[in-house]
Amino acid sequence: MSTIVLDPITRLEGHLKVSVTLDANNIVTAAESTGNLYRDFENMLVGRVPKDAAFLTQRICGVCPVSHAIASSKATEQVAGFKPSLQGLLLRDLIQGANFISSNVLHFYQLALMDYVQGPQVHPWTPGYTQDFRFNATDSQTLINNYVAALSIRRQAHEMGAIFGGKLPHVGNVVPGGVTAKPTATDITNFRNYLNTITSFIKTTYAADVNKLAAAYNDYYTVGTGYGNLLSYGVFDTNTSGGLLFPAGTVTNGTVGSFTQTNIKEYVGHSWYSSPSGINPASETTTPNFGKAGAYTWLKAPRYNGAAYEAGSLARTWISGDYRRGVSVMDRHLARYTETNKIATNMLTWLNQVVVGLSGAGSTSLGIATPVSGSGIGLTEAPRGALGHWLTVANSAISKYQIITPTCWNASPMDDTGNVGPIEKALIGTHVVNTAQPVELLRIVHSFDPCTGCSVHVMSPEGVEMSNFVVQPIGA
Ligand code: NFE
Repeated sequence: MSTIVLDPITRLEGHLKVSVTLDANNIVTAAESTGNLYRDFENMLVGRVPKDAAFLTQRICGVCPVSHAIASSKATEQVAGFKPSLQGLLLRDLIQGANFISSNVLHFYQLALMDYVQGPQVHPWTPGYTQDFRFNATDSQTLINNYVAALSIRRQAHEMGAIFGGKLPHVGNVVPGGVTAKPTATDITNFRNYLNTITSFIKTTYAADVNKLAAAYNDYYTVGTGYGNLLSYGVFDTNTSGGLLFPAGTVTNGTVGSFTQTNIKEYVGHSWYSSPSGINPASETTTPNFGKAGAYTWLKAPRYNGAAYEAGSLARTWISGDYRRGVSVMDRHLARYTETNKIATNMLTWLNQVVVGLSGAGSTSLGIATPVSGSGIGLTEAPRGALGHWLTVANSAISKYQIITPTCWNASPMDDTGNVGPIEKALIGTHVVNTAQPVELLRIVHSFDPCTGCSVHVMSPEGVEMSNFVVQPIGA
């Protein structure tokens, strides 16, 4: 028996540690995923004006801020009993679509691809593992060239989103009530030009590269399979055929089913919290307790009907029927490509419906009064999967706020009844060929595109992790 600890795992957002136990044949028999980050946004938001949460919660992360702004806006709108105009929803979908493209292209080229391609022996491609590279020199050079080209595509996706979002990564225009941008004909033309360039990259370069990867590493269709349970809250409101472009739903034992948010409960038996376990986020609280016996992470364990579910592109495309080949490392990459292509194609349809110069009830943003009391839930999807904000308002201020990010679903720890999280489950059973270079583990973790960059890494100034960290109230 031996152990491997990967800490920190690079090429993801935030700091994630993974520890695995191997048997005598180098098969993973147990895995622990640890989020070394504490996110206190839930408590920080209490007492603030509900509308501010759309701006503040975006700061949880620079990679998925648009989805946080939308989830928060939806929660506030639900408390106020308000629905944005079609033009507001179109702009939200266009900004969120731009963010999805940016994130998915970043993931494939900058975060995942270098697990399979040996880069030039210079920084930033060194140091790195040298195990199991299968592409010849010509293909490797093509992929490296496309890695560089993808940096420009990602920048252009950001610039495209900023046309209506105001700026990126953290947008200024997505608010409860809609989107405050007033589109001009020039905005629409500029957006279309970006979209054409980006769509062409997706349909040619990204399509060819992801298929090249799948052909060279087709054994990865059977690696990192995990539970096979998938969950999505649904996203993109302005699908012209009605309903969401990616509908809400679940996949359990291969069967697509409905989704009901009251079936969600969060468990903290193995997380550094002392707040009650097994509570739906609408009434849950968050009390940190670093060092709690038996706990090993800052992530809670969200569960649906008591079971662990995987969130992300594969969940969305499976439920929508766009991709149902299987659940594995390679399926996650292909599903991510499939949805990127679908989003870009639909964005052109949405853009063609944007109207210049509307006022009154058709405006992109309609002012809503600050709600006095009530509760609301904002469910959407971030690039990495299901994202929910649960809000309670009392005396015109936030009295309770809970957030479950997609990486909380995927990188969650063991729950109170002993079910491990989806990434942990996907690691178990893996054969590590060379324990000095456990590239299989990296490929599995990266296929989920985890992001734990949502809070504060508790480090001493010397860079040593603090083991006796105590959360101090401001001013203490
Ligand atoms: Ni920090 Fe995010 C996405 C959200 S992470 S990138 O996508 O919410 O779980």
